Amino acid sequence: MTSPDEFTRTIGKHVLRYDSVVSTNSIGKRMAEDGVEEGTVVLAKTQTGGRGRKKRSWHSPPGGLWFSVVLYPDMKPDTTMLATMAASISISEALKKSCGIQGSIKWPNDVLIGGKKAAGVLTELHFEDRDLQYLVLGVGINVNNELPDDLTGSATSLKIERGADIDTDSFFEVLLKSMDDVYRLIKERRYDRVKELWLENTDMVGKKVHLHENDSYVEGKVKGIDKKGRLLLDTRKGWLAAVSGDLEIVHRSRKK
Ligand code: BT5
Repeated sequence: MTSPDEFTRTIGKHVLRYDSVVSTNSIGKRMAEDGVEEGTVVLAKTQTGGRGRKKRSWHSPPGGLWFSVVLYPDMKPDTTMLATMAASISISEALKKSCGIQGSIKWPNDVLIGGKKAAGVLTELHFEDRDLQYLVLGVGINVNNELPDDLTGSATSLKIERGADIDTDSFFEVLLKSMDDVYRLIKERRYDRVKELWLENTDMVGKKVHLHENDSYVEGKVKGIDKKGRLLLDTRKGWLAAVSGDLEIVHRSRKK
């Protein structure tokens, strides 16, 4: 039987499952070009060329959740960061609901557990003139997969955090439902609510950070995000609303 939810939901009505692909985002982009139904999800057991931002690679062995969602939102170019925010919020919410794990969003696209990266989001956009044609939201979450030695210092998995195997299918279902709920807020342009949810799911506010961009950085204190998803930093030169970059949390050395 089809539940009433099936008629109204956008994200996750159709899930296309693959064994091994180069990148679910590449498949999502091709499908978007062909006009696949909005909310279609491409899920793969492994990726041979999973990617992060700025041509970085994303380790995607079996046991993790590697998927992309095709969306056609009516968003102005300067608000599209909110799509990334929406995905991170959903991941953090699903961690609480499904696994009892408290995560924290690290702007712009990470979800950390205990300071280590458990998930990342890669948002790819296609514009014609200034009109957004499609958006592919790529999500990578370490669930039961192994992590290579070079990532064990900076990354973690749900299995490590829970100390037991995770039921990936039920976590995935909770996550898709959560993504659908937050995406609805975006479609209704309730950006204030998205901002509120972001703040509820991060412990970054008040932290001293370095925002790295193109071989240089600015130092500041995190004040939050604005309604467009920009990071608000209090720096020595005044307030800054950042649209890109990598955050490094500065840990103060303890005085003895
Ligand atoms: C991201 O980039 O965090 C975005 C990751 C998005 C991956 C998904 S999987 C499904 C979809 N298809 C794709 O091809 N991609 C998306 P960024 O913030 O640039 O972080 C990349 C960095 O994270 C790398 O340079 C590594 O240091 C680290 N990293 C790589 N694999 C990781 C993993 N499995 N877990 C934690 N950290 C990882």
